[in-house]
Amino acid sequence: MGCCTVTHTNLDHLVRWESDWAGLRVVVAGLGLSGFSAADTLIELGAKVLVVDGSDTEVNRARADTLKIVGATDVLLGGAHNDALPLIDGQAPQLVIASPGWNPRQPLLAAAAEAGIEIWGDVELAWRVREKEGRKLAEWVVITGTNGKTTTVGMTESIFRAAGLRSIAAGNVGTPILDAIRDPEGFDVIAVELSSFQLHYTHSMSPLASVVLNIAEDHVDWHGGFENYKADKAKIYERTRLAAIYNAEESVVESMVENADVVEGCRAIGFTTGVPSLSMVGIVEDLLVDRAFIEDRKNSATELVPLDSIGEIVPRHTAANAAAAAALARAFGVEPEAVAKGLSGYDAGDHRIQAVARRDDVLWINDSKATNPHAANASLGAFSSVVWIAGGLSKGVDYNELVSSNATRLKAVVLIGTDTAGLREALQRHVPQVPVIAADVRETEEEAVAGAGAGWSVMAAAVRAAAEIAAPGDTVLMAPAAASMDQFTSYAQRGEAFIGAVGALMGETSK
Ligand code: UMA
Repeated sequence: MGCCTVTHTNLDHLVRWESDWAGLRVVVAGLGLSGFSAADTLIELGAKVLVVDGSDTEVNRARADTLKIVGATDVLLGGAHNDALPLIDGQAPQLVIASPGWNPRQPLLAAAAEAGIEIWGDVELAWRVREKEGRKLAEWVVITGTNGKTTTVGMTESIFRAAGLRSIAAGNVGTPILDAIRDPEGFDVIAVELSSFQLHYTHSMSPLASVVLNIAEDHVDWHGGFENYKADKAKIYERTRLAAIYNAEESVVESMVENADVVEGCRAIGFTTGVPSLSMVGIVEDLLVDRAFIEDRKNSATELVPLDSIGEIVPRHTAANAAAAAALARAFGVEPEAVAKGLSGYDAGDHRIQAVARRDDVLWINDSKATNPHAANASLGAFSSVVWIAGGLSKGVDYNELVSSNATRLKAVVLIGTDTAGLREALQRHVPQVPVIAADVRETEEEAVAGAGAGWSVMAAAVRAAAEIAAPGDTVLMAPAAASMDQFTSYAQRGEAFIGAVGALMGETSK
């Protein structure tokens, strides 16, 4: 920056919509979903807003035009602007809003931190402006974890709606939290999905209830190490008022709750896929039960919902997500009937860790939505002995970490896709003992649906190969870790091909 001395501005008074935001000099870093919503909000509040984004694309130019029309001081697009902290009206900014994709070592943010300028994310801003005269003040229940966040936030929203509450799922799930906050009607309760990035830039949030679903190594580059990642995840519990909910099967998560600085009187509530101890939500004989939010929890538990009404097949991680969602909703005071209705009515959407069949104790899972290694890792991690159907349009990604971190789960791999060299190499390097089978396509076979595209016969061959290997206790998981467009028109069509092929196999073998 180099031009001027920065006087630290105390922003503690900015705690509601009507606070004095006028004239505040703010740099918004990033013009994606969260940056746009933050800039738009701050402009409405009367702040002087300068937006910076490293990429000068058509979409960003259109967004920049919109923001300039509504009153942005300036919008700077292009890589050069990422490297230094810009001035606003010749003066240093008093606040920087960082988009979640911006890591703290990024030069502009590093310069801001060095100068002692506060750095918030959109979630911090949303928390501070959530109170507005004439608008319903929503409670927040907040969810993080390495895997299962989006399902859990969806389940939680579904339960709230089943209870007749005005609710929305927002945050990392896709609807920026500021869009939810600024809804003119307001909400009774918002189910907020928070990534570790968002938590890093969140400082004063004090939710009604919070949960860490699980923790595994992820986003280590962004955070500069696993310890930092864990510390940012643990921030979700800070200042929780009523229930700090933790995965009772993960000691690391439990210790996060133990060390959290919660509001006096806040309870630690466990969730488990086993029988719940006191102050836990868990499973007894295929029923989800509550032993936390009932009067006589010492001696009894209340039935919430039978697992089989959540889905035909409920994998363990889905039961865990349901338990966590139920705990959040019960913390808010939702009745058991609404928990049952909300969980039964929740639709995860097809092709996302979707249980397709179970036969001879082999579970068949369609996770066609796993179009990259990260997503595939989430589903691989949920099962212990996997016949993995994988491959497709790899977009040049590196498969080493995915394969090495799931090495112990892989029983065999069936490859689909036209270019599987990268995946093959990683398998050869990390799990040379695991059989790798290329789906053997025989175009003339009757399951190759005429005119439906090569993918259908590839998938039929892959499913048959998997069936030959799978034994009781195994899961056949179609989680390609690659895009579908080399053999299918979309991930949805790939998923349909899998479902069709499994259905055909079940039909054949039951004859
Ligand atoms: N940019 C720079 N310089 C940088 C980094 C980014 O200029 O060093 C610019 C990019 O050109 C881009 C903008 O910043 O225009 C991108 O901002 P962003 O990546 O923070 O993305 P947003 O569009 O604001 O979306 C974010 C979340 N993205 C990330 O965390 C990466 C979305 O989560 C979220 O839905 C959205 O806010 C609304 O809250 C997505 C995600 O991938 C789904 N999340 C990760 C995950 O789930 O694993 C954490």
